[in-house]
Amino acid sequence: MKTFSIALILALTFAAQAQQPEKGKGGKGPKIAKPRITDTVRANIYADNWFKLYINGNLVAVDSISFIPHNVISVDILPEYPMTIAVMAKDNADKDTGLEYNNTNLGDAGFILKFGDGTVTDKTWKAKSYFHGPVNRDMNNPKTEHFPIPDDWYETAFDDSKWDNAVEHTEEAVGPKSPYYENDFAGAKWIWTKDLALDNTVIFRKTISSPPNGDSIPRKWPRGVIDASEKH
Ligand SMILES: [Ca+2]
Ligand SMILES: [Ca+2]
Repeated sequence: MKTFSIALILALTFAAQAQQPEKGKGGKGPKIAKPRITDTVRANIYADNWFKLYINGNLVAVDSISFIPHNVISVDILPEYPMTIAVMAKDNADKDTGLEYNNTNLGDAGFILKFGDGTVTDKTWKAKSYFHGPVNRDMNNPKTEHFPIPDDWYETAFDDSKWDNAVEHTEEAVGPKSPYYENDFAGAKWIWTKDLALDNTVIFRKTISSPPNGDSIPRKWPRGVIDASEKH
């Protein structure tokens, strides 16, 4: 009987403890499942010459070097599916002439990306140019065309259905520098519009429904929504 009582008390104690939400670190709230660094995937990104990248409407990475040397940006991301990736990529080009190096050179561009979940750039991405020039490659009397960039170009709900697909370009055409070869871009394609030289500001978009490498869709993690707009 005594043994039974002790067992009952223990059982009730455990039951009472189970009803108490466990305290998180610091004791300020219930213990909840939180993502660890092992839940992230590596993102490798190379732009000729510069990019900024959004995932599901949130700014995730900005190229740290505007022009040269060409560099790879490598960051950890916490993937979330469906995942809408939106990239603004810019060739180095004067806004009035489309040229570089004090209007002496017609520069060309290129963009490539690979995530650890198997996401890669290829011709299934959408692409649209918003800055073209010099028109007709006229370097003596250079003219440029600018098209207004929609405010919500990086949002998940933005409609890119009318956009053309990106065009894949060869490694030889882009001519990447050494950091490209020192990072994992296996399986990814160089993309841009069809014109590597004259389209200078290009937006790319792609939505991934699940990890392309076949991994299962991760659980829903708690996510803070940081407003990077500087409005708050
Ligand atoms: Ca360039
Ligand atoms: Ca150019």
